Amino acid sequence: MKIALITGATSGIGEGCARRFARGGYDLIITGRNTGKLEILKKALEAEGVQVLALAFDVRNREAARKAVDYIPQGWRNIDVLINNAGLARGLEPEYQGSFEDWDQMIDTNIKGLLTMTRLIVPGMVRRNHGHIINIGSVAGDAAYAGGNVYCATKAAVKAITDGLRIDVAHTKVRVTNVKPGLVETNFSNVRFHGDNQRAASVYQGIEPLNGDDIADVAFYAASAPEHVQIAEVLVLATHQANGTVIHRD
Ligand code: NDP
Ligand code: 8X3
Repeated sequence: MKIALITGATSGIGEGCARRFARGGYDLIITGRNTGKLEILKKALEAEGVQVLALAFDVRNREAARKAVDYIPQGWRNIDVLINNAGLARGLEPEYQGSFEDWDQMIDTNIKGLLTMTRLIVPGMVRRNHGHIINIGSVAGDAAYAGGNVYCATKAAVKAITDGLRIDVAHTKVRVTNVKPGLVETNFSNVRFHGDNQRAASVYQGIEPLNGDDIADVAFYAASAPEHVQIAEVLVLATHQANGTVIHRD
């Protein structure tokens, strides 16, 4: 049986990945901060016959992440796929008016949290000469958009970190993928706008956005490619979205 560890599995793209990889025959290590949601997802997946280990921790807390990984029981340690998905955007203010707190949260989660998980899990993959890291980047990492400043920078960093890791494991059979979604309707915009649901809904008005399952399908496709095939990077957009800024709305 194969094992996938998914960060931020309690919502959106991470939850979609949990369900897709479960359907594809993986046992799952699901992580997130929300213990209630983790337990609900664990029970739902177990009801479908999947083995699930739920680990609640904040990826920004390096010691908590280390403890959680140390806690993984022996039979679960040979992780085949790591999906570094936990992440968020906070605010859409011009850079000269941005919030230090929002910036820290994005940088600490999207960059440092992803690096922490990579540093903790990938050595085992290199030792076993087998594994796949799928980082959830973004179209936002390709070019900055108005007010995107620091969030876009974190996703540009995900691209550089993903490309760097791919170089560093090129002597092994470990594969590294950057999945870069465009507009995906999840809890993302509610979090970005600090719970302003109306403003969040306006992001997806007049366009049929992607959903978490669409991105999960792409991640699963990358993980399912033959071992000699490395899907290095995939940009996934809604049909009426051309890039980070050009979106046709009805
Ligand atoms: P959601 O808000 O629906 O999900 C975010 C997930 O990340 C939640 O499960 C949340 O879990 C987890 N998370 C956030 N902060 C932390 C933390 N500090 N420690 C642990 N887990 C954390 O948003 P999406 O599913 O849309 O976002 C998932 C990823 O996809 C992010 O990296 C985002 O940047 C990226 N992305 C999203 C796009 C979109 O349009 N939605 C487009 C491109 C990329 P919990 O609250 O339980 O901690
Ligand atoms: C999320 C996509 O365009 O809202 O990374 O930044 S976008």
